[in-house]
Amino acid sequence: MDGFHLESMGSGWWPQASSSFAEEVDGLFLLIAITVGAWFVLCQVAMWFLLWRARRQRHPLGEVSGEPQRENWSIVSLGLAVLVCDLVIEAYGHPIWRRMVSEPPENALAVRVEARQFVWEIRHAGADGRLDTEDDLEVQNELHVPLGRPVELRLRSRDVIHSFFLPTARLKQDVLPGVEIRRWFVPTQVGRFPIACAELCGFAHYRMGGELIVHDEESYRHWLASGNALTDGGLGRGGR
Ligand SMILES: [Cu+2]
Repeated sequence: MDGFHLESMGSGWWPQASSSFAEEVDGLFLLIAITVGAWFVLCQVAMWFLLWRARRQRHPLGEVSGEPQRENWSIVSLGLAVLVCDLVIEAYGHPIWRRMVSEPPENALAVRVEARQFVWEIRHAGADGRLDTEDDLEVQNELHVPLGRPVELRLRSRDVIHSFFLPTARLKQDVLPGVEIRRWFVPTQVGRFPIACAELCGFAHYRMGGELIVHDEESYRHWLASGNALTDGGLGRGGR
C-alpha cells in the first residue's frame, strides 16, 4: 500500500472538493475559522494593550484599581457575544449536518464497506444494481462509483473501531463493530481520490488507505463488465 496520496489532495488551503457536500462543509469551516480567528486577534490585542498599560514603568508598585461594576458588565457582554457566535455557527452548520446524515435519495447506489485491521473490503453491486447478489464485485481498498449518482455507504467493522475518511468528499464516519452505519454523498468529479482510516485502529493503522475511483458512465460500465474486480488490479496493492 502506498499510503495517503497527498498529491491527489489538491493544493492551497483545502483538499480538492469532489462531493455534493464539499462546498457547504468548506463554507462552515471558513465561518468557524473567521469567527475564531477574529476572537483570537481581539484577545491578543486586549492582552498586549493591558500589559502595556499596566507596565512596571507606569505602575512600579503594581497597584490595582478599577470600577468593579463596569467590569462585570463588560465580562457579561463578552460572554454573550461568544454565545451569539456559537449560535450563529450552530444555525449555519446544523442544516448542513442534517442533510449529510439524512436518508439517501431513492436512486442511490448501495456499497458495503467492511473494515478490518487493516483493510477496507468493499462490496459493489454488479450490473443488476443490487447488493448481495451473485454478480457483486468485491475489491480491497478501492471504492468504484459512477459520477453524479448518489452513493450509499453501508459501513461495518469486523474488529475494532475504524473511521472511513474521504477527505475530498468531506465525509468522515466512524465504523463500529456490531452496527451498520449508513452515509451517502454524490461524487461530482471524475478521478482518483484518497481513502484513509481516521481512527487509530492498531499498529498498521497508518497504511489503512485506499482509493475512491469516480468513473464517467462509460468507464463505470466497463468496470462493471470486467466481472471479477479482484483480477482488475484491485488487489495486489496490498493493505495487509
Ligand atoms: Cu482503521
